[in-house]
Amino acid sequence: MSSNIYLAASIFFLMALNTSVAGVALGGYVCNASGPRDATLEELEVIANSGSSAIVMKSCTREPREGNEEPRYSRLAFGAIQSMGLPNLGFKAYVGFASQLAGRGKPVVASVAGLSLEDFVLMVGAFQDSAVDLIEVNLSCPNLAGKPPVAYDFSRTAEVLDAVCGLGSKPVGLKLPPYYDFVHHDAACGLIASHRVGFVTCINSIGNALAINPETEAPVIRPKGGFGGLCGDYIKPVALANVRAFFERLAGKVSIFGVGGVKSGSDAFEFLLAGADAVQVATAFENEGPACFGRIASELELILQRKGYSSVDGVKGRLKRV
Ligand code: RRO
Repeated sequence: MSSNIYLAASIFFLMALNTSVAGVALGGYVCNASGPRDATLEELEVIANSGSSAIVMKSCTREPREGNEEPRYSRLAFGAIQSMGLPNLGFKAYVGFASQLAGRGKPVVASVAGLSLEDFVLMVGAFQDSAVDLIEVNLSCPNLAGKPPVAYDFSRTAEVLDAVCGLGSKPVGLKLPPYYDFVHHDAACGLIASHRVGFVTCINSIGNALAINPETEAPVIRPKGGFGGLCGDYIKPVALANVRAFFERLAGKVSIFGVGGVKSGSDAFEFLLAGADAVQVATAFENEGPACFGRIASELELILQRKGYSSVDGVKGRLKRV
């Protein structure tokens, strides 16, 4: 292929992955997820310089936190189990990082995990006045003993939405836990449709899994007696189901980040068929480092090319019937 044709083909396929979330343009379909390797400025700089199409920051709290006791992360055959317990530098650090990361050609996404309603209001308000482009409200951390995920309680979810959705003009989204029944998808979508929610992120890890090492006869992580969030390949079908359930109820009104077991272009393509506007990568980033973003995006481009699709928009949500 001559260099001009190669350049044209490259530009064509790079543009094929352009997308947007809640009206904010992303130059690619694949970005990092709030979670691994995104708590410090050094780590966020690595993401800024990678193929990730956005810079998603670690979920933050009002005050800095060390997180749960170690061991709190363990790789498994098909993913990982973790109970990190929200180790982060406190929201003021991330408001500052946003100014330093803005203007790098990709959106900056804050993730807030309040330990109370007041915390959510304080932090969403602060990020509304910051340089971030999107604000993800994490209602689904499974790893805080005595604090079940807010999103499993629809009246508490309504309280948070009432309090945070009108605080400014930047799009606010919800990071949601896996739901397992259409009744719960209906309830969540009813609340989302009646508030100014720009996007949902489906799904957080599957909470309170247990992995046991038969040699040590003990759980593989220490916090909460070994109960922790299940990640990676194990959770992809549940994540796809949740993306699809939210797409069926909210398409055209609310954007969707798909997350859960994306480690190849084929995985990303499945999320695209289910209706995700973009995918986030957590466990593969933890395992492989920042090269995963460009690799997954290139693999997705090749799949689109082979199937004759010129953009993600031509495929989004077009899951066929059997
Ligand atoms: O830090 C964590 O333990 C954690 C968070 Br905030 C989350 O949202 N999901 C998860 O699996 N772990």
